[in-house]
Amino acid sequence: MKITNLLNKKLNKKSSSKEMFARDILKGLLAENKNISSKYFYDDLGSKIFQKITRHKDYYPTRKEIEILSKNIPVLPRIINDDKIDIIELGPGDGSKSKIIIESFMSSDYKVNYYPIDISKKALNLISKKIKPNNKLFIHGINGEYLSGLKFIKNKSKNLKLVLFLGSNIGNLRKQQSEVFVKNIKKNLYKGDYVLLGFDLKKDIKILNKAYNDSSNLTKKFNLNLLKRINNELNGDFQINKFEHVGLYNPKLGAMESYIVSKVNQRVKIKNLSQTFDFKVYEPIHLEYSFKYSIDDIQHLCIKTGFTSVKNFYDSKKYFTDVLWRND
Ligand code: AVI
Repeated sequence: MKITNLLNKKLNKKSSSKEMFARDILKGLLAENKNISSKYFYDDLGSKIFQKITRHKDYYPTRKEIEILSKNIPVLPRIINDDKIDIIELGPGDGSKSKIIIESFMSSDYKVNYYPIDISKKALNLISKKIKPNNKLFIHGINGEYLSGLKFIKNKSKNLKLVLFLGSNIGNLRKQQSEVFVKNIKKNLYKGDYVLLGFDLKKDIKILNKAYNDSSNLTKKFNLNLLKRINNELNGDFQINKFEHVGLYNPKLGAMESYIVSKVNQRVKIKNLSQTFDFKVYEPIHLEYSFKYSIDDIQHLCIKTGFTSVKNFYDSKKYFTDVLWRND
């Protein structure tokens, strides 16, 4: 698989991302309401734990989305109705979902150019193991930010495009951010191109709470791994067992929220930040929003961002939806 590196080569990438991590942790832990961005979940161990979460029986989104893709996606090549396509995936994960989509286009005799875009080169290497090129399929990985990757592909190819942003990754953005993000996707497309977006739907709160508090404590491990990451990369002395994972649904926001809560009054030192941080007993650190959408919320986003809704695909329980929008 060909890989293009769009990350700024002049900067030493490792050190610059490490500096950004340090800056963000300092800012987040000094804030009145302590917080750490969920984008920092995904170091090597965090990504491995996340893969396990996606296969856990309590975490339904991945299973439901795979059901949707397996059952419904064969109609996609007919709706799009062309004979070649650029499939661009923002954050391809382990490639199992893209594989279903690519295969359905190939079996409808399309010539497919598949462009997975990821900030992590490791993620792209994973894809190259899972999806192999052939005479109908060309694969070109883009190592970089989603929007600069999209821009690069727009300038390179005039083929019809289908952008995949699956797995309810959009749910980890606040509503305002998601609107800006989708508008930016649109800016990097031509008229007539498509997006397929995965949204987790609003549902019984018990099901949501179970998915983010799984019975094997994987989500707990996933969240607390952030403290381990700070210990490893920034020389911190967090005692992990003195913190607790809390995942709960906020009905007013329509989002699952996750927190790490201090079990005791304690002081933590982070050497590389030359700073100590005091935690009161029961004090939370906010980590993640995972917004759940109603069909109306999705339609509203579609209208706000200027796309035309083509079709919504659902699983049998209507837990999740993948929506197809066109850039008219
Ligand atoms: C990556 N993202 C869509 C997941 C979610 O459901 O919000 C991350 C996750 N957090 C806890 N479990 C899974």
